[in-house]
Amino acid sequence: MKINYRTGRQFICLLLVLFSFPLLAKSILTGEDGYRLWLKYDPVKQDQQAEEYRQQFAHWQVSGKSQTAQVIRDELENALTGLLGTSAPVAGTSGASLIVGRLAELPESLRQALKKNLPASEEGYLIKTVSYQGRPVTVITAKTDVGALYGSFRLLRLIQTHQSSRSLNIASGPKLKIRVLDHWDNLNRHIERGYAGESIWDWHKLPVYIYQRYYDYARANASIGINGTVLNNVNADPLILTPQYLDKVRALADIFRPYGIKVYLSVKFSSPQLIGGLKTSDPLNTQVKQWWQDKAREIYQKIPDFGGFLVKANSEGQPGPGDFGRTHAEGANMLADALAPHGGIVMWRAFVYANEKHEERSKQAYSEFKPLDGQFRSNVLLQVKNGPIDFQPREPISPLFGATPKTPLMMEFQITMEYLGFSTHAVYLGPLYKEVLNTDTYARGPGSTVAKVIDGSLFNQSVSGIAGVSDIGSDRNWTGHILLQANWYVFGRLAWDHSQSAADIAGDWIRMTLTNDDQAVATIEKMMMVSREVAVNYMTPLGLHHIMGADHHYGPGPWVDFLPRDDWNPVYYHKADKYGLGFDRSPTGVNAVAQYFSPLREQLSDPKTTPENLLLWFHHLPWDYKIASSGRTLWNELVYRYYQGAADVKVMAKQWQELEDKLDPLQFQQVKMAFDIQQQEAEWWRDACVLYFQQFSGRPIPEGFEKPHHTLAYYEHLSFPYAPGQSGR
Ligand code: GCV
Repeated sequence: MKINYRTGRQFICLLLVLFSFPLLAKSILTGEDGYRLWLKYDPVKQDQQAEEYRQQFAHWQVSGKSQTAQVIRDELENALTGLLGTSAPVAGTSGASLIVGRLAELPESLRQALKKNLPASEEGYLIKTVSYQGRPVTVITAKTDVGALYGSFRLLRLIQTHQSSRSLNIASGPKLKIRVLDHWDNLNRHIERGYAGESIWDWHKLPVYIYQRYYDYARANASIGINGTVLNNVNADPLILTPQYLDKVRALADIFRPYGIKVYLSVKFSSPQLIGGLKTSDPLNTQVKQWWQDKAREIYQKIPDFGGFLVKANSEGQPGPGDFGRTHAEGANMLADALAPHGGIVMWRAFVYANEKHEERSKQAYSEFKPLDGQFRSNVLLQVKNGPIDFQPREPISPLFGATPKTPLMMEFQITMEYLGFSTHAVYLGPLYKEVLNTDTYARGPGSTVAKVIDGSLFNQSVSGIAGVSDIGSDRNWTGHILLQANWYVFGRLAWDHSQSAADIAGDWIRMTLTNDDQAVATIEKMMMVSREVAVNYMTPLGLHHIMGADHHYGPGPWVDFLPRDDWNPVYYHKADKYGLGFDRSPTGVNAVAQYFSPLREQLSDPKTTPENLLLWFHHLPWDYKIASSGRTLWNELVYRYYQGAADVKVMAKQWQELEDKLDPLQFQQVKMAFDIQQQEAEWWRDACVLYFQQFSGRPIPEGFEKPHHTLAYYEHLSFPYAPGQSGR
């Protein structure tokens, strides 16, 4: 039949209108935009429990006159009015059924009952139901105002998640002392590896123009126990230390102080030359030392509780003590000495590797820092990334954990999604963090977990800390994707208490942020708990790593071999050839396993005892190697996992779709659209990687799997010059 051109076009237009109808159906979608994070204080369901909450918490009193006490008052007033529909602060304790304050400020008769249950930590709190003046009263108390603030947020969580409030007796203190977010934010507001808009710090308008967001940032962090923030990128701009910028830093520090949050700065090691007019930045030079001491004094005059410095030195082109023939310890100690009189600390990063070293990259940090153990000042912590390469979807632990009994190690986790799908892949990081924290280093025999290394209990160290590279930006919902707020949340909760379960924390977050509907909570929690493994499958199964796109790190790029350094190129990491796949880090290869303690070392040396999820990290195995758990060949297993990962994203998207009536329309729609992208990108990863590795394996994609959507050449030629979050901008 001959088609009339005009009629044909009308037909196509009609079809387009029909197909696009669902998208156009709602041109204005209102609802929860995510700004309130998990601090949503909407009315609790009107039931018996709500009535109890009202009786217990509607009349309250906060003692104390500090700024923090005022913060607690403001939060309770706002929260309890929202949650319970009523909230009446009363003038004295006699009228209150909820009493909040430092132990020292409470009436004597109450104090005695509470004292023995108070946690030892200065930041800890106690929430207890006691009998006071003949009636039951809930008391939140602590040694410090900030402890009382943490306790208040804890009580609000209990109401937000609809827990029982009868006979409360909750004592809690942080397991780690320093709990910081690291912002990789540049002074021009570009965020390196940031995917949620520009930096929330408006440096240009500071110190005068103050956004409400700064306060809400502090509230959110305090609610999960984060007590520090490193404001600027570790690839630091020296200008941050000029008086002009220090005044801006001071403005932020003043806002954060009542919330128990200290401000820290990333500093450039060559600042004495770049902004100080000196000829050198040699840490042993007297003038250089003096310059840093003067700078520290200047900072503390403006910010008396300044936390200290974070330093990336001799890493990825950053200057450092090595430029002057000095060790990392000499560099760190010089800064530590400048800060010590004021109570500041140095967080010195162990993320160092250099092409010139001719040592395999995963081994370099250990080789550099292990011999320096015992040489650092007591106010220096080494900040170590969880894995030996770089925040990959899955890595083994860094061998440095447990290797420095005389030097406290701080954990550095990434919260931002540089290697896990930017801000469109729903990947909950709780299971990743827990996997790392629970890993046994065997440093002092079985049970020497990473958690015990970093909380100081393994080596009896009194300083301890954890840092998370922030995923926060100026997007209305803070993290670009609502579900990724959960990664900020779980980081804080685990920083406070690493023994909590990732699933329980996810459950709390869902209830506080999305819904209290039990069935929806169960579905979303399950989805979140598998989401990281799903992403590992469609990105880097079986221990593959660092095979992402060049520079921007967006999407797959296993073919990349043109970057100026070997160890920046994916081909360096997967080592695919006709024989097989994977990096031989066993004793027959570069012997990176030797850096681990026994029996981990032996376990990882042999493919038969290496966990399957790290197989190709430690071994180069033939394509026909038999995978024990499935009986498949390596090639078939690889293909299977890539396809399984992509298929599982579809399942997650469908589960989300089915929750439509239980969720806020805007939150539902935003996550749905992100799932649309994630499904496409999971298939992109799958197809590009399977086609690429197939060139080496020479084996067919097994029966039953759909064909890749495009050719390998198509994937290799995709280009994304404007992908967000790039470095050097
Ligand atoms: C801030 C990786 C990232 C860099 C980051 C670096 C680091 O290499 O891609 O953007 O730089 O880690 O942690 O210092």
